[in-house]
Amino acid sequence: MERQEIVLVGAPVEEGAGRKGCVMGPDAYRTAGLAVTLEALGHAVKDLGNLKPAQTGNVRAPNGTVKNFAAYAGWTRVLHAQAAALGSKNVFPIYLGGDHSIAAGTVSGQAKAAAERNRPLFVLWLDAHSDFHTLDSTASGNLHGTPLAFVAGMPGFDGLLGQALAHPVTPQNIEVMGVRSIDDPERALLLDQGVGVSDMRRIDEEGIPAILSAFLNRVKAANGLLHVSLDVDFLDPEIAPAVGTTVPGGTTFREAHLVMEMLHDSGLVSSLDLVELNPFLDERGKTARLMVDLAGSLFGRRVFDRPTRSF
Ligand code: HAR
Ligand code: MN
Ligand code: MN
Repeated sequence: MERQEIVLVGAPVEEGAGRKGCVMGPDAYRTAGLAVTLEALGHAVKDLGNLKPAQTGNVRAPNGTVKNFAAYAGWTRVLHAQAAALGSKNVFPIYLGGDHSIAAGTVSGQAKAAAERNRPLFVLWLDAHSDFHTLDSTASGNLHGTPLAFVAGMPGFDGLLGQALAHPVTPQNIEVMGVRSIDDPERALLLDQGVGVSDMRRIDEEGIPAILSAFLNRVKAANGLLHVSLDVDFLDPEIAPAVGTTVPGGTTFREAHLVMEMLHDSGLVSSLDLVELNPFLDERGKTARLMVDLAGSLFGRRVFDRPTRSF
């Protein structure tokens, strides 16, 4: 990869999660050395600091179950605008969450910018969960369980963005990987919409390389751009405890790094979310440091160049 102009955007959001602490996420990535790690790989890094949510006036929740809808709307609007602007420039944005609700704004904004460049946006959603609830189907009311359905254009999100979602991500251009917790209404909707789902069993049976190269080939064939949304709980909780929604049986250290290394080699990734880090739950910063290390692999860290000769 040639030298990239990386822009860090802090989104200290915790209202979408069921417990407090993700508000500290952006600063934990800074403390863990994200910028110096990327600079050491030869990239330029500019940190825009932390955003504040947009004022939403009298936005009303669509039902009594969803929690903190006004905060979701405020963050979605400011992040959508920021991502649409950054997506039109020759920079690589990294959105520092914050809980996963930030992706409603980051992905929809990147999709708008991609559409304006006549490129389809693909999304790789690395997560224990599919986050494919609508505002009507969520039982917990925790809005970090809904952003992927919103960006895929599912109905019932009126009022969230303050305008119609003009550039939804085609559901078949989404791959959810590492998933091991899907609620019944999500499962039905994912199937109906043709979203790609590589659950942990499929990773066990087929392995990361087969699954990921098939998806990357599709992105490349479509001349697509690729947004990667990395939820801490994609990782096994033994190696990444700093998350409010641990699910056993997640990806290993090497599986996760291999995903990032293959993504780097593909040259197709154009934007990234790092989400759900809850530093309050971390053990001496180990999860924050692992997430920074994974970003390093995505931006070209490698032990040794692969041989160009074949035997
Ligand atoms: N599906 C569950 C719910 O809607 C859990 C969602 C949890 N989401 C995240 N992000 N932690 O992936 O409540
Ligand atoms: Mn998630
Ligand atoms: Mn999750």
